[in-house]
Amino acid sequence: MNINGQRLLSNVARFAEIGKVGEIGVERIALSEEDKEARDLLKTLMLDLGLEVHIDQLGNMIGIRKGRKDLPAVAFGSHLDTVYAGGRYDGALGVIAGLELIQTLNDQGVETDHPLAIINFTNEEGVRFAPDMMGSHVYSGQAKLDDILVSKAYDNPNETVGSQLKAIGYDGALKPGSIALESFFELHIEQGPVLENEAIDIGVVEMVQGIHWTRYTIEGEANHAGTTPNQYRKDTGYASAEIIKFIGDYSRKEENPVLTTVGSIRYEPNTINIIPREVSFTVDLRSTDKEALNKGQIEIDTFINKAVNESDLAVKSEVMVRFEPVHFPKEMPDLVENTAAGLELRSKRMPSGAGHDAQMMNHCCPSTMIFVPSVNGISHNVEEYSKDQDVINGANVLLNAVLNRAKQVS
Ligand code: HGY
Ligand code: MN
Ligand code: MN
Repeated sequence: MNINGQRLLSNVARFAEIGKVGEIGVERIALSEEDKEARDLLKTLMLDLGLEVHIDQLGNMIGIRKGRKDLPAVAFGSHLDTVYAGGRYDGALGVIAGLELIQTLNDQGVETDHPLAIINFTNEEGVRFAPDMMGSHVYSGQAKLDDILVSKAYDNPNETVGSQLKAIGYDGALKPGSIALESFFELHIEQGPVLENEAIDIGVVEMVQGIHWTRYTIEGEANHAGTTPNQYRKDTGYASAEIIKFIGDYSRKEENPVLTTVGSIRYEPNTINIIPREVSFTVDLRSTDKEALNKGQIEIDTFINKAVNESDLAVKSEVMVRFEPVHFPKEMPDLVENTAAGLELRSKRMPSGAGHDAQMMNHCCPSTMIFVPSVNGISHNVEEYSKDQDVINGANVLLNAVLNRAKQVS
């Protein structure tokens, strides 16, 4: 069975108008006005499809298509929020392809044994509130709702997840995770160069890397840039430069399976003629190997503490995320691989470098992912792009894998 490709592509374009940046970019930060607008459109389309729409207490949106039997739902979806200056496919493709899947079944009068559930998870990106994959993290029972509702915006401690959910009207009533799921599929762009470089149509995702996020604040002393000789300085700018170089070198040591990124940094008071009083920066570590990830964290923390002590400075660290690598159960990638073969699509088994809701959902039901190629491997960038045929291929694999799992009955 095939989806309606043109309808899928026109919905991708329709959602991309919400938070549009430049020609093809999108910026829809979690719990912002743009996120609300996209959620409102999704809700309308879910209702138009005859789905039972549920909003849970963390704003996760779940649309249920009844099955013939009272069984746990076969679920699929992703996230509508984006990073700053992001793209139109990251997350949105999984949700919009879910709508197309259901529209196709409605058009062809197909029923399934299991109910189907399409899900939009709250704050997958984690660029305004930690942690990332927030909605699926709570849905799968790995974090307490109350702890997450008080998570503060990085740039405005007066804004919490709870207050912003209320502000956009998505503080639902349903307890997160109360809809039982049989399995979860996430269609997503690869966000890397592998599939395009090897001319592969579909990535069969077997596992997702572990993620560590930490924010360090190095504390020193503001002083005059012109009157303070070096031996009198408590120079957080100089110390943090040494630390950030170590973190980058750590990942570039031969054979090191840990990727390190310092993606955000803030100087205070950030002024040309004042030695910075404090510097705060974030460190993102990724690895498919749990031991390597933990070892990297220890080596970086040890270096930071040593550098700070030697310069008579102080350091505070805030653990934002500690997610272990996740391996999907064999039967799920096997199903995706067989479905791709049945559609005569070339596929390749691979890990995911990026974090995803599926890595959280795997804690509550058998999950997996379907990747489609990213042009030039670009993502988290307004130039993010995937070819139409690749997008359509991915949606067809999603449709047929879900049908197989949900047992098509007519
Ligand atoms: O950080 C990640 O890997 C994902 O994009 N949230
Ligand atoms: Mn994503
Ligand atoms: Mn992303």
